[in-house]
Amino acid sequence: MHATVQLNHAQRELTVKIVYYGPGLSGKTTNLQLIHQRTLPDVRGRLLTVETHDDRTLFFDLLPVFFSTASGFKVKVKLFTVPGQVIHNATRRIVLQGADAVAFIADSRRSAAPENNAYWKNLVENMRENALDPAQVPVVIQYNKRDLPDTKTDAEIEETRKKGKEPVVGAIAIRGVGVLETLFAVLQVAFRSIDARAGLSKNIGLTEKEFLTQVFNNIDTSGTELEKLFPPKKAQGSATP
Ligand SMILES: Nc1nc2c(ncn2[C@@H]2O[C@H](COP(=O)(O)OP(=O)(O)O)[C@@H](O)[C@H]2O)c(=O)[nH]1
Ligand SMILES: [Mg+2]
Repeated sequence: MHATVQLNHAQRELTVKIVYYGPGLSGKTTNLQLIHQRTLPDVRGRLLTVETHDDRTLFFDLLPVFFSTASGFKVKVKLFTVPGQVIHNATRRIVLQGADAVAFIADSRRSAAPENNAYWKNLVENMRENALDPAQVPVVIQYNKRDLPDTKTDAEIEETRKKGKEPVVGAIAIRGVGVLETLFAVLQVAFRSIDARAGLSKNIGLTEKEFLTQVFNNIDTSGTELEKLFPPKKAQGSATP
């Protein structure tokens, strides 16, 4: 089963929910913080962080981005992260409810492979617990921390990309490398999955191109691979005819 599409015709509203999942300290919060910083202030919501008792654990972060389609539909994109620590599994499961797509943030060091595998299994289990079919919920894999020693080589990551069906993105989240590219990939798979179920183009006149353009027109893409596709807005004050 899929998540129920959050398409509310009465309120003319569509909510797309993305969950950043993965082991503790893989860089999930860093990803969301960068996206938040790069989002234009007038369209971004507050980045909420709830700290749990063992204070090194972040509970979840939430970033709503709003826009209206040509047909007057309001579209919201919600980004969540889960706490990675083993004891917070119940929270991870709850946050995963209704996810339209998942960005799995892995630490690409060799030493982190067992952790990544354990959390991949945990993701699949928690999807099942939420009555989501793991084969139906799209996932994008980010190999983060590519700046550190002993990471998987590009060739090894390429191998993973070829073996699996999931899009794979390399990243150095602390430097902003690969973060917006991961967001693009996960929003794209989420859109396609929702569109297949709810016919977004047909029913609310929202195409994949419009969806992605609306989101990334509000995000500063400078210095990323998305810069050409979605040119950053020029600084204020330039003369316009
Ligand atoms: N060297 C390096 N450190 C990173 C990178 N991304 C995140 N970190 C650091 O890893 C630690 C954990 O990151 P955080 O985003 O809190 O991980 P989370 O537990 O998955 O939310 C922090 O100290 C980050 O600054 C990266 O690409 N390279
Ligand atoms: Mg975190």
